[in-house]
Amino acid sequence: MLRREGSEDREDPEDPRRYIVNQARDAQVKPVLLAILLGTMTRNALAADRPVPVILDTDIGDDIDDALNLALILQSPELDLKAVITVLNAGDVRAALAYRILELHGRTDIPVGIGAEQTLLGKPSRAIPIQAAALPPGYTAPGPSRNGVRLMIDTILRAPEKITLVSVGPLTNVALALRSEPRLQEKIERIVLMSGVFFRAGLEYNVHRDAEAAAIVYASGLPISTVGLDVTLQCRLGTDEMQRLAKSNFENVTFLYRLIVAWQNGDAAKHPILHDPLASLAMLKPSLVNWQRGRVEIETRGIDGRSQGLSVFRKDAEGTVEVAETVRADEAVSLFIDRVAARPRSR
Ligand SMILES: [Ca+2]
Repeated sequence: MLRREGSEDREDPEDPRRYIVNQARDAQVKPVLLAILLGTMTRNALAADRPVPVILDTDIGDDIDDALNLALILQSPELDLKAVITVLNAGDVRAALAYRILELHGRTDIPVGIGAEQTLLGKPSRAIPIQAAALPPGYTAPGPSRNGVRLMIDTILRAPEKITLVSVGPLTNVALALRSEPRLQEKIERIVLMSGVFFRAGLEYNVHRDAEAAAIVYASGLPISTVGLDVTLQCRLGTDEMQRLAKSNFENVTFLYRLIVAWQNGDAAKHPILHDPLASLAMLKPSLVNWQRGRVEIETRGIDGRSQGLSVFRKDAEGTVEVAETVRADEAVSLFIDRVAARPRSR
């Protein structure tokens, strides 16, 4: 695998105070100046502690990782979830799954929207997500917005500050939103993606499923942080983490476990891989991954259709995209399970 050993642990880049102390020590700054610097850094750190406003764009219901990612975001005080938008077929079912998770975390104040039902070039699917079996009989989300792309646009435009868009499915909704509302360009802080595969050969579902949409988003010029399949594959729940979910008495956690069982479809040896949660985990703790800056190009045509959806990364210091090259997988899994296998956080 691509994991690189021994390149970390010397400094904690997330501890600004330690960083400035080391800088000051190296420069032999006098104590009084050091005190001023520490005071400034503390204020900056507090300012940075304000939760980051995010919108989640998700194909919840297919793989299990979307539901786990939604729970992780809800359980993370660093993030302030403003809306959840579903993408592609069976939007009603996806919205119901999202709403149930919001409900069990006490967050029905967060609006849910149903986004595009088909890809940009219209590759339809009528599949119903198997995880629907974990919902109470007849359960539906009360009054989801039927126009999730509109909800995405309005939420971003109305926000007093820039929004971070977390998209962990095919990029259809994001491409439609960017194409229809040019003002979004100024109002999006960053796009955070689970998307592509960059450091080994192959195709990744989210890009492959709607390659045209991915091409539009990657060419948007907006800052993008993406975790690719080659990195996310390393973050798998082990037996201990599965036991923590299975044995929990908290209703929010038992529902997640029921979703996992429905997704396993009889194969108990199948453990969730944290593809989508890693996109959020890397926001919570950027040092979990090693980023490479550059540009991403998407092959939309391919040769005989075979390379359609190929994601190609080129290193470039001026590029707008950062992609994860390596991950500290054990740490990522620990942070995830500590957040998700807990009672709903109080606000
Ligand atoms: Ca997904």
